[in-house]
Amino acid sequence: MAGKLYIGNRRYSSWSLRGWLMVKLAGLAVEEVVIPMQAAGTPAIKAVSPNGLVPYLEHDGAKIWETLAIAEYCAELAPALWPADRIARAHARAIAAEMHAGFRALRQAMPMNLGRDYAGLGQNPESLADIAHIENLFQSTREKFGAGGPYLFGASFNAADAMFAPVIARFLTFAPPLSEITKAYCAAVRQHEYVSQWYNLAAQEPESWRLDKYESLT
Ligand SMILES: N[C@@H](CCC(=O)N[C@@H](CS)C(=O)NCC(=O)O)C(=O)O
Repeated sequence: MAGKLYIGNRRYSSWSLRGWLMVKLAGLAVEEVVIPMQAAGTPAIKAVSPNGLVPYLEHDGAKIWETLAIAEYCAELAPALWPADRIARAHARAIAAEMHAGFRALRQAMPMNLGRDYAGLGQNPESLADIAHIENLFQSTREKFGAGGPYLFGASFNAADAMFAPVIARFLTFAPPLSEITKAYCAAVRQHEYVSQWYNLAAQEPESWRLDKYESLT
């Protein structure tokens, strides 16, 4: 093993899912260290990670925190994480950066929980506005760059798809109204082998790791 990837509960930790997907897509051989999160912040995460957050990657002497930095590190080692074409690559980076910086209303109203059915919950004007914007991004990206496959940039699931994978997980859990284009993209992402693997591992986590704040949404 050339390092360690620290992540939080697979059931809840959306940023960990993104970082883990980047590492898997790049094929890095690292030990995965899962730290169960606590409701009011997790001392064990603060003890290891420079920004007190997961994902945090240590690889071959490099220490990388912040998901987008992990994506860029992985893409240096495996350039196919971004599209080969300059214009497509610029677009992929722009939407990935937008995901990293934004959609706070959606993230707050619909926290990731891979084990629950919260259909119909979490809809408010702000979260629905975020969803509308994300659906526009999906549609315009697929129209411009998605020919030849089911993902945002076509046949290969790349770093942009990885950045949006937890949004797909939220859509599946909270079932907001979505276009047919978004639904088809959601199905493709959910079926991706790494995303399926993550869901399966999440289902095996002990019940004692569950947090009321994510399990008692009404
Ligand atoms: N901006 C950070 C966000 C990471 C983040 O917020 N991670 C959450 C888990 S999803 C975390 O570590 N929370 C601290 C805790 O639970 O103690 C990134 O891009 O990696």
